[in-house]
Amino acid sequence: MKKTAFEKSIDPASQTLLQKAENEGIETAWDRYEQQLPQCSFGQLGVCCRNCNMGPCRIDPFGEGTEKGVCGATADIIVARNLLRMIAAGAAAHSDHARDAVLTFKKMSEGEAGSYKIKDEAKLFSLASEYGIPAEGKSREEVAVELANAMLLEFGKQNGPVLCTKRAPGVRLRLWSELGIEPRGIDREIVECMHRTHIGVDNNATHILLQGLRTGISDGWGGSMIATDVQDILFGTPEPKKSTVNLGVLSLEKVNLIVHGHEPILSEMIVEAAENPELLELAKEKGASGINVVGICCTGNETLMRHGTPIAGNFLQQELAVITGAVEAMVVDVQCIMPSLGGLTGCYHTKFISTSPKADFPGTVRMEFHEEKAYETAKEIVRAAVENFPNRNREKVSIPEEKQECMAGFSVEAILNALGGSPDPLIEAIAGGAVKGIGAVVGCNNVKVQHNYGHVNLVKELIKNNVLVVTTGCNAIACAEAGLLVPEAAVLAGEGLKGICEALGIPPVLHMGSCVDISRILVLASAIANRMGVDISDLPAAGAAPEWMSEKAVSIGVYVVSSGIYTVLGTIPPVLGSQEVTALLTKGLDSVVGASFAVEPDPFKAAKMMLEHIDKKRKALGLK
Ligand code: CUV
Ligand code: SF4
Repeated sequence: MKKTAFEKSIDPASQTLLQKAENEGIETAWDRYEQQLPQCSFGQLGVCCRNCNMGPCRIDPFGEGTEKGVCGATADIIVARNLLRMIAAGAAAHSDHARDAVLTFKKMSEGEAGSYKIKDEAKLFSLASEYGIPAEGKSREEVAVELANAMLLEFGKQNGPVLCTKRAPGVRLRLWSELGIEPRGIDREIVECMHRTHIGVDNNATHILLQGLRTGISDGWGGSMIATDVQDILFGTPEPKKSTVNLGVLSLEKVNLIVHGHEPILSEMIVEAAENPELLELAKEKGASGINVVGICCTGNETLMRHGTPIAGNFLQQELAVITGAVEAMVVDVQCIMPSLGGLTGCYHTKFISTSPKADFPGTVRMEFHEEKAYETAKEIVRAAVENFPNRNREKVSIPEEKQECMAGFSVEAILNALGGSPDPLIEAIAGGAVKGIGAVVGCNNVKVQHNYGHVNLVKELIKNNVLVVTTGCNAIACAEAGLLVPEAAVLAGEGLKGICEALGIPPVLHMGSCVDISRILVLASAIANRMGVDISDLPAAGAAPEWMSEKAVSIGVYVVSSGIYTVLGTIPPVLGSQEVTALLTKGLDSVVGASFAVEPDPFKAAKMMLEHIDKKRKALGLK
């Protein structure tokens, strides 16, 4: 059964373009998903293994056929190993992004990446002191070099703990250390996952999962946190600012350049180059009234948070943006970029430009991006977009009207600022019951579920019930498109939360950034827990990833739960083929780290589960 445009997405702009795609005979992710159906049930349950060449092996989940792989691995072992590899890949993606950000920071400090500057000096010095680097008598560049070197050590360190784990409450740290899941070094944990899942190494599901927790922690409190910190130094710590989102931000008169991917190292330079007078002049010559840089996915979140650059959409809108026929250049770096964009951009005039030495795709123009010549390359990329403007085929252009105002930029610093300098007003609001608790809603889109339906409805339910929501990633973009990221959205909140939002002039849903910025949520949770003198697992807080799909999301889920936050997943992870692993994730972890996972595709039921959890935690704290 073919889904209609209305069944594919709740977003009117996306529906319009899905319809356009169908009329033009253009294929999207939704079509390819339909072609994949029925998807392999061994894969869905996580019971297939290709870890050696005696396989592939698969286990009959109904216990009627084969129960062991050739080597003797059971369903429990296979499912656990597969899950560990997903965690490793996700942690690797975040952490390798962090490494590149630190390397850029180092080159900048050594005077070899002149396009970059220190934008947040206060953060540089506070991090230096956290890393134990004395600053007296040194230039800020000298301090920066030492800090960059110290951060680089976190990746290759053999005997931890990873330094930023110290930001967690003392009780949490002790728990990790007692459990033996304190990460030793970011790279070490990822490598060990690969080693343990090689044939004939770790074959105990619980034991495998503990390594999963350790690796996840090395991402959330290591790689991702370092990425956020370094990017704040280089590009500034975000402050609240207004912008617009959704496909309607594309312009009929201007050159449209989309930055898509994850690393602000690229997108920051593009934003700057698009303001170059010479290029603006060239745009005029080519018949355009200006240059319109907009974002997709997390690199869009990064530039939105720091510059108020508009966002054209989240993960499932990347193809739709091209289908408007109005995009001169789709510029990508790494992560969550569909290889389908090559063929798709070929149907329009769009230039598909890949920039990362690590990532290429079919049908791209390669314009490799290196820190040493960052601004020059960014200018060349913008120039390529501008020169492509006359090739736009007016007959194929259709830009949806929908665009929404939003407010983003809620770093921890900005939130504390809004609260008057300390978390106390928020804690009082929670204690008094005006705010019931905090919901952290994050993660991707997934064609298996209706685009943005889970994201928007879950968040609406939470705020209606006086839960303050913090968001990142594609959930943040979905919320923005639904108009939830403006102070006026307070009318959708329960009375208590509404009052707080109105008093502070903030939206009931706070956009805290990209996926690596979930580290900001951890820091905020720690600040609140420390102030209350409790562990993170005691807080009336819950997490959710209603439409997740990426391996990064698996790593995130694992570190959020390891940090003590109950998390509801909206799409089913490939673990149900093992009762042992399923029970561990949904129950067993509770007695280990004080939090566990739940799976609930219906956002209304998921919200109810989160609310019940929050109520339970309130009771335990003696709050009404
Ligand atoms: Ni990194 S990981 S689809 S862009 S949130 Fe968006 Fe966010 Fe998932 Fe990817
Ligand atoms: Fe099969 Fe074991 Fe090899 Fe996996 S590791 S493919 S279960 S023999």
